[in-house]
Amino acid sequence: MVRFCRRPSFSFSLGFTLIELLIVVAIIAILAAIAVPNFLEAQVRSKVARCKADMRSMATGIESYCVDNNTYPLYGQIKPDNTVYEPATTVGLYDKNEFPMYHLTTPIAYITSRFEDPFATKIPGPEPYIRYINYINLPYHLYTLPNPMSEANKQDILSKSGQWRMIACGPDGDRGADAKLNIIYDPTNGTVSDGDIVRTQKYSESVPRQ
Ligand SMILES: [Ca+2]
Ligand SMILES: [Ca+2]
Repeated sequence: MVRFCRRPSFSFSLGFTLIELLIVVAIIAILAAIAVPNFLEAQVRSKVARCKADMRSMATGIESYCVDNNTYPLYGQIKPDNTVYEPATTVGLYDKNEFPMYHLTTPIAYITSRFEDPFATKIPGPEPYIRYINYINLPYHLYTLPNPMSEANKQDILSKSGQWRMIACGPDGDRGADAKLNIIYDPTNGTVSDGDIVRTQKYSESVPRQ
């Protein structure tokens, strides 16, 4: 009688060794280190794209308003005590508190809504910061309101920018001072840029120093 002895020549182990686990954890950590910054960059890129598209829509709306009304729309303002003026009654500090007026949406909808600045992080407070994309009517800002700027500066701004200007924060969530220091958003800076997103009647992507 022949007897077969069924002895396995090798065995399988269904568990992981500590080394294997550490390798897997390390790989996941490396992948996360690559993916997270890319994800943040993608978020910034999509917000910038949305902001520029909204500014484009606003520019079209503003020009259409001018065709119908023979003047560019004025702009509103929120004061440090949170009172809102439409139109603005003073020249605001750092362009943080000026916004398009409701005339752009009613009674005729030149734009569907007053677009929010996708990067604005501050809320109204001691230093008010309205969430709409900043918009000013430059002749009103420079000449109708008391504005201490020199005549040469005013003329320079009008000749470079045209009749209106919009500013959005960019990734640092802060706007106005950046644009005035000529810090304009540059896509190559991605998530770390201080730069503002600026559109004027004459420049759709950036603006010379003002
Ligand atoms: Ca800044
Ligand atoms: Ca900025």
